[in-house]
Amino acid sequence: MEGIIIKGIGGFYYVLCDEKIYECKARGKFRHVKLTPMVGDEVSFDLEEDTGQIINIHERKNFLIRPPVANVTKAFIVTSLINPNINIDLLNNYILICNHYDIEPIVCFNKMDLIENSDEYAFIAIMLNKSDIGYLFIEAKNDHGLDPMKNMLKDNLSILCGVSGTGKSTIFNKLTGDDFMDVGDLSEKITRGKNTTRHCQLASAYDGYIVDTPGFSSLSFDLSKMEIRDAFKEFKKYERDCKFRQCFHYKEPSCAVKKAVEDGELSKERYDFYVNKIENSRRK
Ligand SMILES: Nc1nc2c(ncn2[C@@H]2O[C@H](COP(=O)(O)OP(=O)(O)OP(=O)(O)O)[C@@H](O)[C@H]2O)c(=O)[nH]1
Ligand SMILES: [Mg+2]
Ligand SMILES: [Zn+2]
Repeated sequence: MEGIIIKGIGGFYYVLCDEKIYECKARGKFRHVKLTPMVGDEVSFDLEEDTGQIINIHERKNFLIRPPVANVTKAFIVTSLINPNINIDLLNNYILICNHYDIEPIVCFNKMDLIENSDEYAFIAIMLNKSDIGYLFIEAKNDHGLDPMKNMLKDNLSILCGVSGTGKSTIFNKLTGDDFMDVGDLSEKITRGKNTTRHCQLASAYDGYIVDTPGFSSLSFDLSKMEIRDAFKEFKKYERDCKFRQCFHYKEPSCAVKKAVEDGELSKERYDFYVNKIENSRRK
């Protein structure tokens, strides 16, 4: 039988197949090759009485380590503009990771009820427009703006990611109709000093799957200069006009990407972030 792992707890994996959930164990052979089944894995399993045996893990499209999820196709990067304040560097880091893993990023500006003036986000919207990155404005708490998100779930495995306290679990609960993830009070969370969301579990919603994840206030990852460059997808359509075929759009002369930034076609903010990443990349 074929299914998808929606949850893993204490060596048991819960596999969804034809709207039923089967409790499965992993075959010993996976341990020998240091392969651990993950949430999001598409698997073949045999059923023996009540418990199943996972016999094959299909090749992963990608996988994230924190949170551990495989085959992610879309990421809703949930951010508020205030409470907590937006951190554009962190937002760009999330976008970078998504593009690196070939996950489509969609920026969700939540808590729009707290915003009175479009000046507060206009410059970020311009940055995203120039970079071909999709975004939505929502008020999860008041059920506003969630319909476009629902339509985007179909046939995707989506994750909700972003800084702690931005409303990921609130959105998750609205989309899934479940409330097995805790929604925490921001002030309470600060005093306890930890994230509310600890589990990692796939839920079905609107013909797709969605995962809530705990918020991180920083992201540590180490990409090579080439990986960084290739994760700036908005550069692609200019690259062929660069003088050098392997141009890094950095100190090279006759660079079409730098020209597009000067002309205001590409975002200066994103480009500055890019240069900073390239200069600080410790890998070749
Ligand atoms: N004003 C306002 N508050 C919201 C909105 N959506 C969520 N919140 C509040 O924001 C706080 C944090 O929400 P959560 O959903 O727990 O945030 P989270 O992103 O899951 O946080 P972590 O799990 O710690 O990463 C809660 O008090 C929510 O009620 C919104 O649209 N407007
Ligand atoms: Mg949460
Ligand atoms: Zn160039």
